[in-house]
Amino acid sequence: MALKLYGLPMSTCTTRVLACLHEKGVDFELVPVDVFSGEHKQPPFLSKNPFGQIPVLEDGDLTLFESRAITAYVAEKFKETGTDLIKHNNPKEAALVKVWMEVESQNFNSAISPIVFEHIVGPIMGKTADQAVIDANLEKLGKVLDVYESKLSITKYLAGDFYSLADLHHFPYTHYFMTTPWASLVNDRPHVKAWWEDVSSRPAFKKIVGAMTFGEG
Ligand code: GSH
Repeated sequence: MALKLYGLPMSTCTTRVLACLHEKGVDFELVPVDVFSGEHKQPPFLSKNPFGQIPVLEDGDLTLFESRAITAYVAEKFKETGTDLIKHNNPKEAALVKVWMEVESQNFNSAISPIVFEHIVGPIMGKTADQAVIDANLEKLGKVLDVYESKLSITKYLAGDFYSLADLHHFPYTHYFMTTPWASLVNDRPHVKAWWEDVSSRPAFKKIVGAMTFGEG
């Protein structure tokens, strides 16, 4: 039975999982969730994710939420097919992948997501962007990207000289961020820029990027 992914192609967290499924070449069905009418806050969806958020993955009798936990599951379950995203046969490299997955989740995401929300998502929902929030997070993001610049001057990708989930997890928010007036934060750092060009030109992303027009998420 094919995996079922509940979500939307423009949602950052759904896209994170979609990219992983495409990297692994796994069959799946994308089940749209009508977040605009609040379907994700109704009991049928809350029974899949009590926090009322997309995405959710169903694999037979297993139901998962949290996009990064879902990608980790997919990468492990299908470790023999497609791109090895977790370095499953090398404990040291696997540990480094986990380190940089944490960095994305704890340092990068917390800086970049408020910028994308304030500049892109909020205005779509009729909310005026709060420039103070944007400015504070641009400063935070710049400091994180300074660390990335230094790391990426030593290794081609974040966890080492191999592409992994650590890189993949950055894709959705960076994609939207690069459409903002502050893309120079990436472009002015040569190693970060080269890394982003490499990461964003992968076939798995090219398959989903056309549907990433931000309406929600
Ligand atoms: N940490 C969660 C994950 O990575 O899956 C965040 C999930 C999340 O924020 N989902 C957004 C959502 O459902 C879409 S990207 N937003 C609607 C809402 O929170 O009501």
